[in-house]
Amino acid sequence: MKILESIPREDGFRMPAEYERHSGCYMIWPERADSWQFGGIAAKKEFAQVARAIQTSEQVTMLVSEKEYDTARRMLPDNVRVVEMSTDDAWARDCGPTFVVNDKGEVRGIDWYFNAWGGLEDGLYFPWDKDNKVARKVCDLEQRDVYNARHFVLEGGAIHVDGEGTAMVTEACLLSKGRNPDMTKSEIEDMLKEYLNVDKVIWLKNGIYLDETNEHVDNICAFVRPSEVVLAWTDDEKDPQYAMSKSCYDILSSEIDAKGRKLTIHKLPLPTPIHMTKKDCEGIAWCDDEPTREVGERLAASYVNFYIANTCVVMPGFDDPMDEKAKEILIRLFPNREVIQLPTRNILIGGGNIHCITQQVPE
Ligand code: KQY
Repeated sequence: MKILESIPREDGFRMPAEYERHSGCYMIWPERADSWQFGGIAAKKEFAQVARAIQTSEQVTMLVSEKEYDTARRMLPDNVRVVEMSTDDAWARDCGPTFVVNDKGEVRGIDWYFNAWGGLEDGLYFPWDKDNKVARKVCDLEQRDVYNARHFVLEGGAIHVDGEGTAMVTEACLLSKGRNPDMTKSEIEDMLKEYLNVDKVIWLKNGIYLDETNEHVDNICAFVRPSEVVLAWTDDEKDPQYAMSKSCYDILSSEIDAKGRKLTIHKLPLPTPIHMTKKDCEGIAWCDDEPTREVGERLAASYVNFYIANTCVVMPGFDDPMDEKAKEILIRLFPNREVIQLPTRNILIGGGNIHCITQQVPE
């Protein structure tokens, strides 16, 4: 594996959309006591179900600590590859590499600087050095050269692309003080254009209410095909989420993509708000002498946090009356893929969902 100091755009590489073909998917086994309640047992079961669903479609690799290797191996299907790797937590989307491809079908990785969603400003844990090495280690496993982009703080969940020249991000995240405070919005946009090889960046203002990643785009809005997006939505004007989703809707309605097309926006309803219970909180260790979750805290639940695999879409379920409606919408939007809905309340308690714990490798 070579570490490259050049820039993907100059080399003819671009980030493909998630709905383009994959050769595989990376995940990381959960065990961190201040993220996952009661030793992570419920989260492990949900992660295993996600891996089981995706492996019907593409090779899944689960990265796991030495301590958890036997448990993970026992809980996962035989054809999931289990590989020992040191990490700080379990968010493959965010600390894994962003892969780029060229017209000859070559694949390379990008290694952004990972600082646990905001470093010492408002990051979610310290240290994060093991997570920050994951992107390079995954590229090594994949035998792919990797672009050194460690001068720029970014996570995979903070970006979505349509594969045809358009990227989508949120200002709340990309312009947050804990990411790249010395760069202007236009410098950040140029950086995305150069590394993802896109011509247009759509800037939404917000993401999901109380999303601790500073409102990653992957929890609020996603491309389902070029010029079509799904947007997390509520009709309840008293819900703080209403103004946030409405602002996204207004921006998306007035934008055009890199190819000059208007966007079709599909509203994906949110589940009834989900809150932390006393029992949930009792199962979570404190981080740096502070509780990571409070009783009654609203969690950033959203059906948009799905993963598009080659032959299926794996989406969150919350045991909520809206589960069925959200699934029907995705079935309509992905007619050539099976839509698999899985229970994810325990992944949600960790602070994310299915998209956040997966990272695709393009074919
Ligand atoms: O991408 C994500 N949603 C990760 C959130 C991390 C939360 C750490 N507890």
